Amino acid sequence: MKRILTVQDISCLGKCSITIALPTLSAMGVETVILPTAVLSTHTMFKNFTVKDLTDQLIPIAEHWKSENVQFDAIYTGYLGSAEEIEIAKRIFDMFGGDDTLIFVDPVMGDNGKLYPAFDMQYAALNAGLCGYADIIVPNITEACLMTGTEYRETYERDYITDLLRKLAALGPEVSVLTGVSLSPGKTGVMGYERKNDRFFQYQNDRVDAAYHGTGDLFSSSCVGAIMRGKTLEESMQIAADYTAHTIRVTLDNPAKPWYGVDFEKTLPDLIRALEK
Ligand code: PXL
Repeated sequence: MKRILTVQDISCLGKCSITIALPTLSAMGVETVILPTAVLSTHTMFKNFTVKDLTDQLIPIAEHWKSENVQFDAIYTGYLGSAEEIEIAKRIFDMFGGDDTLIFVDPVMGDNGKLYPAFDMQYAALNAGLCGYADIIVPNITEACLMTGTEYRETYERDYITDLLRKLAALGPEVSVLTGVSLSPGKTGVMGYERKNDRFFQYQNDRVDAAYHGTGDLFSSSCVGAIMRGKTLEESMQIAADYTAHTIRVTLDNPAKPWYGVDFEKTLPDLIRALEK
């Protein structure tokens, strides 16, 4: 069984970061080791959330694993709470990285043209540096703009996206995948760029007019999970895009849906079936 390390926060209530990554990756048949960067009462879209920062725990935990000769097939980073934690993530890549370890970075820091409340432009610049360590990065358009100094646009042509992807490639990753990309009216999906072969690829789904928290984490987790299960990058991207869109639709159909996250618990069996195709 493949073993993945995921580095991100625990938002106790809220269905995002580790509370999405751990169940999703485990259900996909991937052993999932967690390195929690902080414990929050909820994600940061709630008011009055509490935070216990765990920065001082991260290296001691990693050193313990090192002394046990633990190895990872992939390291997947998501929401990191501070500049210092970005630096620690780089150290973790140095400690456990190598030719057989996929580095998958989701530079979580904003959406809809804005940074999340905890972050500033210095954080965005550090995240751009973190992307330089990655094999694959999966920012949304907001995060890509913040890291490349590009003006954020709600509406755009294909050229805007290809230009953004080339700028992301210049940060250093082998593959850049932009999420939340709409290439024609009524559609949404992802577009990627592979530096080595100077190749763009894309996948579009029917657009669902709803935005939910945690869907970026669901996309990233199911994408890296599919790669771990032997799917190609493009197959993984499609599985993840379909799964995320399907989960948003199922959530919309639930009259009792919580406002803060998606009903991915209902759709996990469909993800497993998609892996078997
Ligand atoms: O889903 C991204 C995310 C992860 N963790 C925390 C967040 C957010 C988005 O707001 O607040 C704590």
